[in-house]
Amino acid sequence: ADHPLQRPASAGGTADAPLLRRYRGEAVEAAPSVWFMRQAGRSLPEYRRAREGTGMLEACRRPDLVAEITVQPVRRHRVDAGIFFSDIVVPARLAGLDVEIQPGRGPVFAHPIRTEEDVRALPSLGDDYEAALEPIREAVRLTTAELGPVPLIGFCGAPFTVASYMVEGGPSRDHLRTRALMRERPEVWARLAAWVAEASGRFLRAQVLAGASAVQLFDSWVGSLSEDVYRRHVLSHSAAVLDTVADLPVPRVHFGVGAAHLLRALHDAGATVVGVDHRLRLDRALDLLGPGVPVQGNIDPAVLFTSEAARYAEARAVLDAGAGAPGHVVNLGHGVPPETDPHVLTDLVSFLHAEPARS
Ligand code: 1CP
Repeated sequence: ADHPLQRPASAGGTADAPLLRRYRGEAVEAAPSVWFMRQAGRSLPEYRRAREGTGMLEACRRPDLVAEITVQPVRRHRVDAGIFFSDIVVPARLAGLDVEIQPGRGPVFAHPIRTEEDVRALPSLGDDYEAALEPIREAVRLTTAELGPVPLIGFCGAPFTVASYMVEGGPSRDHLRTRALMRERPEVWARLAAWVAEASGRFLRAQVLAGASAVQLFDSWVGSLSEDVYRRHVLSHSAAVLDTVADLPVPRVHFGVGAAHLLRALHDAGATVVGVDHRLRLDRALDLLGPGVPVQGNIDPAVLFTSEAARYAEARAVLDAGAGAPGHVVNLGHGVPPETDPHVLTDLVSFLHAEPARS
């Protein structure tokens, strides 16, 4: 659908941002670069006001609201990037599946996808899907216009994490039905994962062509898989998603929770940057990854609820542990908890911006 010579709208304007240079592994003298997963959302009173009376997935289809909510944490905290306000189940919703996001719980699918018939009945991703992506493109255009020189990170969910919501029907702890499906009916699993990869990949590419300067693939629940199972049943589908933007000049971050045993595999799926959670020190992650891989992470979200002294000690330790990377972008080890005091985040950004560059 898109012309081969088409280029991401913002690639020219933000390409020299220190955050993007760090993602590319270039040596940078500027202050450390930082953004927070889930920086938009319930920790911000201005978010709660903007969202009042609008359902989560409805909000995701309103470009003006998406742009406003994406820019809010950049305005308030002075973080070095915006993360596009959306959700990992938005592609499924745009494709026509009956999914809602229940407040305080998360995504819930009215009809869980568990059998071969369920998978065969998934909606086709034709022209209707392409048209349904238009509010996403429009939201990215509005957002990048407001962000100016600040890069926008586009994102989508990885096939395993998204499919786990579809198979389980909602949030789950062990993703047992999903993991059972891939072992017992590998061909049914593969067909489901391929559908998710196509829907998510086209959602991701739409964001980049409309102006996002980097992408992050969230495989939040991948830590429940062994490396062997990941490589056999999941890696190729995540690779297909990352491949949808591999011809465009944007860094590709790949993040999983509890995925210390999978770091190399996440890189092998076609990432150019690996996101690390707070369970693994960054210098260890760099050893596991081998030379040359920029990293992102990994301040323990728990320090958002400690004394300032403990919080800043953790921030310094994370900067020091990442010093050996070709590029390091600071983030939390997982998302901002909704009960976080937003002033703590603003102060943490100021603290980090006053530190000397390590990498
Ligand atoms: O600032 C941002 O990061 C906002 C954009 C964003 C992103 C990147 C949202 C908005 N969701 C996501 C990704 C997402 N969604 C992930 C991957 C990141 C992660 O691990 O945190 C996952 C697993 C989801 C699924 C999801 N959506 C959950 C988790 C449920 C569970 O299994 O524990 C929840 C609670 C949601 C709803 C949601 N998505 C986003 C927001 C702000 C909210 C809360 C909605 C509300 O206001 O009630």
